[in-house]
Amino acid sequence: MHPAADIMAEVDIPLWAVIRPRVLEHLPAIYRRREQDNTYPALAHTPSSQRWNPAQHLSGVQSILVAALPYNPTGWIDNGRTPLSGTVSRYAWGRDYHSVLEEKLQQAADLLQSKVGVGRWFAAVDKTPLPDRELAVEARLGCFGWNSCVYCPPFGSRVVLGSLSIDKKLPVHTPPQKPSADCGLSCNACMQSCPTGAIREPYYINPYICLAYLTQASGVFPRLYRPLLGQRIWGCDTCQDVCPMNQRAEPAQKEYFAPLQYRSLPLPEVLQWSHADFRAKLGKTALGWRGKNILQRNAALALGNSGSSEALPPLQDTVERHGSAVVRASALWAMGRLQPASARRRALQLCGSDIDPIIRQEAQYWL
Ligand code: B12
Repeated sequence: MHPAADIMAEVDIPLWAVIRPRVLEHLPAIYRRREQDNTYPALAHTPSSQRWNPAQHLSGVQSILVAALPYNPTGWIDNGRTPLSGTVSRYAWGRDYHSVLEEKLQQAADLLQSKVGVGRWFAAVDKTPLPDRELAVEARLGCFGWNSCVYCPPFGSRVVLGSLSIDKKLPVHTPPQKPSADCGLSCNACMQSCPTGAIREPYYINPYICLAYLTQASGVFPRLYRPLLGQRIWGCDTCQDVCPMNQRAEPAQKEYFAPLQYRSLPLPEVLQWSHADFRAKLGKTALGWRGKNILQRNAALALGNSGSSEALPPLQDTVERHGSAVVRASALWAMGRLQPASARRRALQLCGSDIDPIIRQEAQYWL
């Protein structure tokens, strides 16, 4: 039995592997192309040159334990969506995956220290320079799909990824075969269904128009993509939802990602939240770090896409009372989408009275 097997079972990490650190020689060319095209993601580590040599991040590193945690606790069930509710991406329904996986890796490191003599270690989940997907593929836990997500059998792409670099040489332990994806001539469902066309070619996302990025980027939401946002208020799951490989994947009933109460959120209520409400309701999820105004901006836009006149009163209220110009401007856009005449009336008044450039710009659009 592998010396880490009991430990990984004890910390409840169902998919794991152990590899030797190796320079990922194919990455420089991929990153260089993205940088030349201006599509290297803003949220990915820079400089990208610190990403392809995993040994760089822990001196004396001997092994890397790569981990995947499934987060698909309820299969394909969604809680009742209405025109006035907004959808939160599946990875953010439960506790923040960074804390969940980091805690597990920390526990694993403590056990490896006491049981097999590990001295130093470096845990990576999302926020470090390490390319999490690449390490999972290197460890044969998964393979890339055309949507650039990594699919880890039997859970599909609904897994979050991380790693623990250690200074102890553990035996290499990987699945015997590389998994393979069934993307190809018979399927390009992810590319066809991406609302913004962000998958420009297989394995190549333009992150700047991916709704997962736009929902978390601060500032004014680009006008062209507002109607395409639909009811989403955080993240986007479309390229994964339509994927046949995910439809066949096993759900994972794991208590650590059990949904907190919010899977889809009542938008008029979201618009009323104070900072304290936001922290109390969503502070522990993966969207807690981004703050309330971005969610309220998205909520206003989603109400504009609802097609429901019931959305007008909360939007009017937001235009009048909200403290953020971005959220107010988004609500004005949403009013205009539902009832252009009333947005025009309000825009006329705002142009005469409001000096905020963001509000004036949105108001002028409706005149
Ligand atoms: C920046 C970032 C984003 C950005 C950009 C996404 C992107 N595709 O790069 C945005 C905000 C859009 C985003 C969205 C999401 N993200 Co994100 N994100 C990251 C982050 C921090 C860096 C990713 C990165 O390095 N991108 C650089 C580009 C160049 O890489 P890439 O697009 O993945 O492209 C690779 C492949 O296409 C492959 N490739 C290129 N050419 C070819 C050719 C062939 C033939 C093959 C086989 C492969 C291949 O090599 C590329 C480089 O590795 C990682 C965490 C980390 N530290 O690694 C999480 C991470 C990738 N995200 C994750 C998640 C969960 C998501 C979302 C599902 C969240 C959501 N529901 O809204 C979406 C998925 C969108 C998508 N389809 O990719 C998980 C992925 C889990 C998985 N199973 O794949 C990660 C690993 C976080 C984690 N630790 O779990 N994310």
